[in-house]
Amino acid sequence: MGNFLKIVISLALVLTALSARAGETEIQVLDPWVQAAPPNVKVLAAYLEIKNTGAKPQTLVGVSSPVFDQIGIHKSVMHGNMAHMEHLKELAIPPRASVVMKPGGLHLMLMGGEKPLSIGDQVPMTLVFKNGEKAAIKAVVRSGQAENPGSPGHADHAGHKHP
Ligand SMILES: [Cu+2]
Repeated sequence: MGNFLKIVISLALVLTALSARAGETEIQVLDPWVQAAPPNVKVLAAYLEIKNTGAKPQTLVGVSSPVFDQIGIHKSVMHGNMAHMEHLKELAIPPRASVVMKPGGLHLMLMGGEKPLSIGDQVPMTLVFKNGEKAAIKAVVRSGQAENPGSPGHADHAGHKHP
């Protein structure tokens, strides 16, 4: 991950009304999307919302995709001015609650992509939960504003930094 940590991309959240359902379970995956990046960027970030409509807690334990070698569950945190990522082994979704992944916080890190993605492409992914449930989704590649991380004017966007 050393090299990945040196690459800092600023992300801007773009919301659309697009959403996808995970099926007739108590787990819904809403609005999955992948942050578009220049073709030389080897690691992409994906965002989505996981909604637990049931009375029991649910736990996301893994994510896979046929077009990426590996997908990690990550959390961006700021230590002073330094953006730092934590790798989460699993992610709990409390009963009747949602966990939202968005730029600057929780995200899925897509590593080892087969080919560069273009805006509008759909990335198939499978989310696996501790209870054995799986949610097959398609995350749409969307553009985001690329900001210059060195620009002082963007200092208050520090929460968007992503390795
Ligand atoms: Cu990450």
